[in-house]
Amino acid sequence: MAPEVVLVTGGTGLIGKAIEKVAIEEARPNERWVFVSSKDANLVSESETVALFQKYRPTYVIHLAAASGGLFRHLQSTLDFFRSNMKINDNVLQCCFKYNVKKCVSCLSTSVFPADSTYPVDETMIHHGVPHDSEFGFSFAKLMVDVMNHCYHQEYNCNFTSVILTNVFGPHDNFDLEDGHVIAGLIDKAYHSKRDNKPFVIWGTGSPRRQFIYSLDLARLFMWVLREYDEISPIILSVDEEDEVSIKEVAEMVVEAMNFQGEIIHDTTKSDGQFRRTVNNAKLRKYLPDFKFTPTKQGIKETAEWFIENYDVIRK
Ligand code: GFB
Repeated sequence: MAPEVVLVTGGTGLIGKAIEKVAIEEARPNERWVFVSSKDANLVSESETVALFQKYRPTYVIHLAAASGGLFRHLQSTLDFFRSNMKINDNVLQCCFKYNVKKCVSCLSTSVFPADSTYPVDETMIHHGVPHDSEFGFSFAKLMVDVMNHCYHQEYNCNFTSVILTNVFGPHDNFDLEDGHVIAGLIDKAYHSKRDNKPFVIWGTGSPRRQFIYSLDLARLFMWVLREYDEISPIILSVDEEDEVSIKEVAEMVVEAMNFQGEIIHDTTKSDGQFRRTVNNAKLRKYLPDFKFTPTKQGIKETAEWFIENYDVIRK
């Protein structure tokens, strides 16, 4: 019998690499997991997306590919992120439909929630208002994934769903200072500050709060969503509310993990972005009450060790 292909778009990034690691242990005997990147197909292009689906004929799709970055990249590229993500998501979901994919799991982000909101937010609130202007284009494009999932279900009974992610970090992150997310950026800065005997600079005031999820925990949750989660509406995959930390606290964890002992300063000319986006993971907890998340401090330690070991080859 021909194997069932699980196609993972954006498969060589932070989340894809973590899923690859977990899938090696949890794949079923009749499955073939294929992790593709922009080198295999530019998903902004309809013809390249069709060619990719034609080649692999997937049974399942985990759709991670997105035009994205950290706060500072979003501030520069909001229109580009809107247009690229709209095209990518439309091409991928249309191909999932045409090639009879049994289930597609896409990613939303906590940045999709209304900027003007009460906290914590939950899955029922994603369409209740306008996202924060720091990630406006990206967030609106992501919201349309949920709209498309419901349309495909309503019209063709497709099983396309999505997960809402908070801030993800771990090995294989993008450690580029301008484009990357905060933990990767801070690890990179701590490394260079220590090496060059310079102050360690935290951008912004350090007071914004975030819920960070370690990529390997997220990968285990993705496997569960693919196998077990049976709703079209999204589910938040996040650590608990009490695990939310400030940027200053994560910076301290990075400093400890990197054994940096020099001066620490804040550059308050840099944006803080959204102050908080606290999510309620009650829906996830109802399904998986006993799921154990890696403590953020432990995850940062493992990521810092990975960064140091792989410094010469990391994605920059
Ligand atoms: O991960 P990040 O760039 O984005 O974190 P978001 C930004 C926060 O960290 C701001 C502070 O408060 C920054 O001022 N910060 C401090 C730094 N030092 C640094 C640094 O060296 N680099 C960076 N990047 N920030 C993300 C989105 O937003 O939220 C993702 O960019 C996704 O695409 C995710 O939507 C959920 O946390 O603001």
